[in-house]
Amino acid sequence: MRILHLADLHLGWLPHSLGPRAEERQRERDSLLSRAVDWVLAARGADMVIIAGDLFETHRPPAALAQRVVADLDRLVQAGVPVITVPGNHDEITYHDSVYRQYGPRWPGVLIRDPMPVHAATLTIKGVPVHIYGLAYTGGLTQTNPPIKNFPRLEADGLHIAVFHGSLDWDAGDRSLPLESAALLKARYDYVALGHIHQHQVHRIGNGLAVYPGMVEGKTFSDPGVGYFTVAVLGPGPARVETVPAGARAVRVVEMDVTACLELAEIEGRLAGAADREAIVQIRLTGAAPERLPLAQWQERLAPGFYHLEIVDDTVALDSGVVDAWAEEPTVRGQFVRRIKAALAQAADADERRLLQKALRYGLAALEGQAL
Ligand SMILES: [Mn+2]
Repeated sequence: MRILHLADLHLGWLPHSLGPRAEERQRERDSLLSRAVDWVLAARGADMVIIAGDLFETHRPPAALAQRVVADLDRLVQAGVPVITVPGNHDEITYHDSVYRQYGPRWPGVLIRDPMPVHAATLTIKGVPVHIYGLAYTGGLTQTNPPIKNFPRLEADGLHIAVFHGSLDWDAGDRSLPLESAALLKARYDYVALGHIHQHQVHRIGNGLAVYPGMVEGKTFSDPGVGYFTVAVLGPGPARVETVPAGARAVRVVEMDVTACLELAEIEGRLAGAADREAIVQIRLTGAAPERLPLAQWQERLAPGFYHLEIVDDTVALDSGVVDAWAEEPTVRGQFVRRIKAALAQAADADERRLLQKALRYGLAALEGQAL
């Protein structure tokens, strides 16, 4: 049995920092669920779909978006693919105007709305009974302190699957559900479908697995997404997890040490070498720079080579005025600069001077505490 396990899609999120491309990227991100449903139906990629919270960025998404999501989930249900949905903490059910209260029983498939863990449904998939458990985190009603110790579990044949949006063995301290693996162990679930943490994580709990699929389409450079769908494969034998490329847009941070570059043109050449028209890229320049970097100019010239480019300057400034001032210091740095300057004054040729200039940059960057 194959289960497409989704969580943290955060549909409706607007990527403000992308400027002119913000709305285009928002539409693209928001189409992820449609693409997932297309894949399930076309490739028969899964026998069931689980959404473990934060399907939406907020509890009150735009009506058109909510309608499209409901229509997509309906396509699965109509095709005989069961859908299980658990609200998260971004799209919290707590509020009266929460999208999940608005749709209520009209939500396609099984929508878990209970604030404390319940046995929500038993489905038959490929002739196997599948018992579904879960809860919908509800402020003031869901027990968080101390964390829930007793989770339901039927004494019945078949697969036992729990769905939670929360923090496994980690007190996030925020508005979220703490989950203890020791308590989950007692319930002997075959698979615990989790959401909340945006990285892909697979934990073994007894004979079962507890899995965070991760956010598929990234948001920001610190929340870049995993780029793939997570499919749980359950059946005879131990549970396992497969990942399937989701055609997500790459969001990545590239660190570039420019210490060896003695001229600006060399740095610009390196920046151009990182071009990728499909990717959202942040390039962090580190090390020692030969002079003040013309970031705005580079940004304008190089941006067309990327879907979106952001250049961040984390370099240590190294113009001759600064170096001369440092040479006067009664410090280790001053001693280092004095020695290099003395060597420069006696250098035999241009090659040696170049080498000493590089040594000066590497040394000063190291003394500034930058890893090289
Ligand atoms: Mn989330």
